[in-house]
Amino acid sequence: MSTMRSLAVLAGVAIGMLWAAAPARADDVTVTIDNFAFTPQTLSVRPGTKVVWVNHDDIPHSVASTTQGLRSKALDTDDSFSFTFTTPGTFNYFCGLHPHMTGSIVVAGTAGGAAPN
Ligand SMILES: [Cu+2]
Repeated sequence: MSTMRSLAVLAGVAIGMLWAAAPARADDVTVTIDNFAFTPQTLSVRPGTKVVWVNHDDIPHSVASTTQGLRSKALDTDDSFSFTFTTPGTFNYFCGLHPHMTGSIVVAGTAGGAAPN
């Protein structure tokens, strides 16, 4: 019986280690694209946050801006694009196919600190 118990404990430890080794993706933030709009239109994040845009519309959209690296290809339905914001500032972007669609990412605070309001 004690052998079974030891195995169970070992299994639990192994699962715990696997869990800890998995990359922490809890900080990813999603911007959805739907009905010709980015939601949320303005998003506040901490430096180091990965923002993921997902197109839920049934026509292609893209993410474009003057910020280096912040430019996607045309995203078909359910396609996604991600960008990690490392420096504080306000990053405005738009849809390269429909420039009237705009949004902005406000990067403020310190990595790992409380989310700014
Ligand atoms: Cu668009």
